[in-house]
Amino acid sequence: MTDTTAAPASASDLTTPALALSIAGSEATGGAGAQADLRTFQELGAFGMIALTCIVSFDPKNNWNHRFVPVEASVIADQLEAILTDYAGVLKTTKLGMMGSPATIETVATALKTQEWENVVLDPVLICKGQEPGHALDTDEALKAQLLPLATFTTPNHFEAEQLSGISISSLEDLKEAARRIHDASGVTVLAKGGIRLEGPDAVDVFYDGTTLEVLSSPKVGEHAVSGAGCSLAAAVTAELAKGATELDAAHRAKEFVTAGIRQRVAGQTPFDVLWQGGLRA
Ligand code: PXL
Repeated sequence: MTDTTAAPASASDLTTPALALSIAGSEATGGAGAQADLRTFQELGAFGMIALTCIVSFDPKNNWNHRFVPVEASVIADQLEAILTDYAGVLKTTKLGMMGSPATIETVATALKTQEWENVVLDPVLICKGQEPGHALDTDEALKAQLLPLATFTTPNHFEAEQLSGISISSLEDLKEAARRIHDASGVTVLAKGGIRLEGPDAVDVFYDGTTLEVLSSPKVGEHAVSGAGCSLAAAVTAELAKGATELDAAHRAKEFVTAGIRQRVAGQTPFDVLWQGGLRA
């Protein structure tokens, strides 16, 4: 007789993959949010977990507008309790995506403070592709006050970098200044994304950690923003950090991952294409 009972292996028996938690929303069509994060983690060899903050369902009858439902605060707290207890002492890296409300931010901040983290990558999601700026500004202040101080790394896009730095950005020099200001005010490493918003043939991002200021540049792929690029960039940084990369190496690898994913983008009926995380395999 063979013994089919699988005793749980003790941690010392196993080689544990890099662990990465994403605290993010679901975007049902799979382009952005938790779905993009999990695919990115998997693609880059990290074991991914999700604590879901909200559910976004685009409305095809209303110009693909966002229908947004928050997950109840107690349910967010339950998910985080399960995850942080299960991997107590070994889970050191997390990514924060769409929060959607000050109440969610409060719940997430409280849970994050219950343990030590090596990497907290904050994607300061204020608006999504296709949304009007201003839609989600009520979470702006809570995000700055409660999550930015817990972060170690942040990945603002053009609009978010303007919001966080307080300056308007129309050139690479502006983007550098915004990255410096965000870092100086928060102590956080910044990867500020110019994307397609800055003129010129290249998509430029600015990395600044207080010492090193580096411009990451790659030729623009098309002229339209692609959904899931921001989520995937931050998730790729998170996976690389979880695997032990330096912040600058993580930023470079994430940029490469996203550029390849944009080249291999997926088109559906929405007015924007979405990034495919398998791009580097092509
Ligand atoms: O791309 C930002 C984003 C993040 N998270 C969720 C989203 C979106 C944009 O649609 O729906 C859940």
